[in-house]
Amino acid sequence: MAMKLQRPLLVGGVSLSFSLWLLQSLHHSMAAFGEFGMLGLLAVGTSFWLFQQKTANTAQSSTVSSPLDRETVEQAIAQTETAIAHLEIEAESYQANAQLRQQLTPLKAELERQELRLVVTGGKGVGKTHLLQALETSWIPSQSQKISATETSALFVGTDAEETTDTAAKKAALSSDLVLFVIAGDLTDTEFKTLQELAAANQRLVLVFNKQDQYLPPERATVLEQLQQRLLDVLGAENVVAIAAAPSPVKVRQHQPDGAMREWLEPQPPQLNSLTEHLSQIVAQESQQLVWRTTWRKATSLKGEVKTVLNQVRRDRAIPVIEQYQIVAAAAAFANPVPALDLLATAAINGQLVMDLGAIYQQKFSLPQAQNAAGTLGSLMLKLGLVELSTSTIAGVLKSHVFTFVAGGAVQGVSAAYLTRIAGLSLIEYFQEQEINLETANESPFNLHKLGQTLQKVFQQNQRAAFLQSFVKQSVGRLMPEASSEKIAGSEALSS
Ligand SMILES: Nc1nc2c(ncn2[C@@H]2O[C@H](COP(=O)(O)OP(=O)(O)OP(=O)(O)O)[C@@H](O)[C@H]2O)c(=O)[nH]1
Ligand SMILES: [Mg+2]
Repeated sequence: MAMKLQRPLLVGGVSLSFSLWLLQSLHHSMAAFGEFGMLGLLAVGTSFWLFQQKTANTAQSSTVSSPLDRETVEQAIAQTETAIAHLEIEAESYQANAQLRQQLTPLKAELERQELRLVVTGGKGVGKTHLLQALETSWIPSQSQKISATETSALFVGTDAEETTDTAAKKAALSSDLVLFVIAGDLTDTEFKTLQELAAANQRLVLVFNKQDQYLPPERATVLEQLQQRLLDVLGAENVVAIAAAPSPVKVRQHQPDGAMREWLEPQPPQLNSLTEHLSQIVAQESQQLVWRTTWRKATSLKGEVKTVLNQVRRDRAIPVIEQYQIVAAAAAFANPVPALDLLATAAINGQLVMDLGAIYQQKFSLPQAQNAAGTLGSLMLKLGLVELSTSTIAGVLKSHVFTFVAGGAVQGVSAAYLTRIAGLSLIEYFQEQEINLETANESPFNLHKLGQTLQKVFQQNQRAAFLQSFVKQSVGRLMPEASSEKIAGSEALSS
């Protein structure tokens, strides 16, 4: 290990210092210790930090969705429109722009739609078609509301080729107002997950437990109760109903006066009452709400699509900016080596970096706010022990894999660049998740807690041994071009 830890670690306490000491005595090459060691160490620091955090953000427990108002839907449409407008300006030549805008146009009209769209979905052979037919012949004509009903292709059919039909079926479900999810036996894990997925996407759902005639009456009640219990948090118990869309005919035997036995199969009518009563109630009370929800889902999913493209375009612009800062930071720390813990002062994690990246992501904030965010990133890097970990790992990589002789300041130079990169990538990631700016006043542009979480995620993604090695090589190549690519190439040949 190249560097000595001259000061006690600020956070992570005894256990982290102890692990580091263990590590030092175990091996002089941290690189050989690899990513698992790093992860372990990080875990110690991280859990300590997490422990300190108040358990905020635990609100999202139930997925039973709450009512939407028209204003929320209009806002979602407006945000989508803003996103598209940004894309049209920032990526003029992107070919799908026109097509995205085309999808936006019908959304406003969709808010006024009068007809309700109902979809029947579920696994193979659960009785979707029979249910649909039964509803079409009896229930739908009895409603004053205009209702259209369709069936998706069967879900969960398994083979790779059919995966796409599975997604298509889910998509069809999401673009309808009300989903009747049919099962014909125990609720499987896959079915449960799909229901959760749909509910999480704010889809109105009724679970229809079909083929009741196959159970004995006492069993029916137990199974239904269990289902309602299991789905309480996902759908609410009232949205789980039992039916028989096409009960099997019943065999009837009759003694004839002449002593002979006559036997025949008597067809049974569908038993749909529990479902149709519930549906009638939903239609009477929720029609407007259902149409709004569908519109909201469509707007939100379109916005997601646009944001993905926009984020990619912006990232392509942001990475070179971060690289500029890395070079500046590396050069400064290389020329003027500082102890590990003061490295952050040299790393280019400053308000200007935050401002520059924020500008690419169209985020509005003041320089003091940016400086504050930069300060938070810096102090979190210290608290989580990232500075020490990075420095020692980089020292290890430099020693064992790249050079036999390490120029003074190389460790600091590369570390400063690395920390700058981690900070920059964290900011990118953080900005990507922000709402696309509407012209609204933003009270607090930085959620520092979330910024911290993003930092950890990004650090974990970027401290793999392989990544660090190539990062070190690249940075050294920049810092000391004369220290030569030959040696790097040589060490590669040796280590491979
Ligand atoms: N016993 C009983 N059988 C039923 C019931 N409902 C449907 N079936 C039978 O289940 C089988 C499948 O019914 P369908 O309505 O075609 O099922 P589906 O879900 O549309 O099937 P796919 O479209 O092929 O996935 C048929 O043989 C029906 O007669 C029911 O309530 N009770
Ligand atoms: Mg069918």
